[in-house]
Amino acid sequence: MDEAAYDRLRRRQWLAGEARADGVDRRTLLRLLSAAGVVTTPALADTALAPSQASADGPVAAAGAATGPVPGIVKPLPAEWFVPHGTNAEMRWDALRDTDGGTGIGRHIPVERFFVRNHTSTPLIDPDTWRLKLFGTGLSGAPTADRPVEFSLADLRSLPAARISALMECAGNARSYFLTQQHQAVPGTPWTLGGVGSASWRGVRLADVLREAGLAPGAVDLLPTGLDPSYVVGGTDYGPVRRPLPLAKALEDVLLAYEMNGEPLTPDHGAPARLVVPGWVGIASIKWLGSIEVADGPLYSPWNTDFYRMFGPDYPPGGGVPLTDQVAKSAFELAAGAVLEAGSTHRLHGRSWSGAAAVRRVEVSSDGGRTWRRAELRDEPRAHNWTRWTFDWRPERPGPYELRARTTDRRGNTQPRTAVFNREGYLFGAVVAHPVTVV
Ligand SMILES: Nc1nc2c(c(=O)[nH]1)N[C@H]1C(S)=C(S)[C@@H](COP(=O)(O)O)O[C@H]1N2
Ligand SMILES: [Mo]
Repeated sequence: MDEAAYDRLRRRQWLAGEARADGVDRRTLLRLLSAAGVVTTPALADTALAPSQASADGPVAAAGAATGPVPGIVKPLPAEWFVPHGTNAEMRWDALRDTDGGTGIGRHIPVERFFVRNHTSTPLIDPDTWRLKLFGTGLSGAPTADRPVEFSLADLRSLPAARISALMECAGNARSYFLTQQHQAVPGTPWTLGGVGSASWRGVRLADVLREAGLAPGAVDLLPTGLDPSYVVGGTDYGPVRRPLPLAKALEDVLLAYEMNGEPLTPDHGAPARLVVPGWVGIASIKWLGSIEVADGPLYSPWNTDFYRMFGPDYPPGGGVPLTDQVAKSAFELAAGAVLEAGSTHRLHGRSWSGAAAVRRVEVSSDGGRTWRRAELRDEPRAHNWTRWTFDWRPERPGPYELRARTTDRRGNTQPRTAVFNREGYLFGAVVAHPVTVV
């Protein structure tokens, strides 16, 4: 069965009430949520968290990094590189380029500048005692959770290594523009465009790990689970962050990564090992991977039933299918409100990307989207990554301007003028107006 057909099947099962989110059916879940007085978007309500420690004396310890601008993130978050949002840190696009417009950051974002999206807080995991545990009806012999197939980090490193260059992007990236451009209020982290980064990831193909563990012919769904503290919001404990992944995608191109940009993963980005699911919403790329259930039937968790799906007037009554591909986006490596001189030529830098395919072209407008001119592509466009571009702009008259960049990918997806509203503000892919002042 292909992935789309499988997703449709899961949706039908869900709507028929067969699907259960860990023993809680949808109606009960909605009742619990409304009783708690919160909107049904707990994944996005970054405040009111009550993180509990996953394990007191296992291989996992609390980061305890409550000193910086974002509690629970271990690495330093200098204000010139990051904007803090609740438990998350957004990358500043203007930090990718020196103020003189000189040397920029390469295609990959250095680890110390990479955005962080944590539901709770970064756990510190001992790589020597850590084990990845696989179990479930989709493995031969159907090992149970108490007697799983285990891999140490050394076991994983002894399997053939693979490397991919891929984006990591939050489904909520650019969410704030629903409000600022479309006057549609949505809850959750108000990212501008910095909930995305590109890195070189090295590890082992998930397909190889599954084969090694003994994949059974009837396997259809995986449930990768993180070792971070349980996600608790509005009085409901949703358990550890975990989101089902269809086997078809797992076998296609998913990496179980232990390195990022040539170095072992750092705590904030999932050490000792995480998934990297190319092209898909970031939530699929589970960090601090502890276990993977492999099942011969569909699997559910709140992260594919209520969070990271589309709800709203333009979506089916029960919500859209669980989110997969990211939409196309473009960003300028320039501060919002940057001041530029009239009568001289400015080389503007930016990047464009799409989850569905490589970038085909990028166009820039400085007149409110009436006329567009091609930007010059500076990278060979590749799937699952962004393409850097430049655009020479010579504004003659002083005054306020809005710059716009839009991309079209190789499947013909073009960034629209407006994004279709959804209640949680996922996948904002419309063209973003970037204000600058010419003096
Ligand atoms: N275990 C776990 N995995 C997780 C998350 C999390 O909170 N816990 N956040 C997810 C989300 S929503 C995103 S966008 C990416 C962010 O990866 P990064 O923090 O390395 O940039 O990790 C994903 N994996
Ligand atoms: Mo995310």
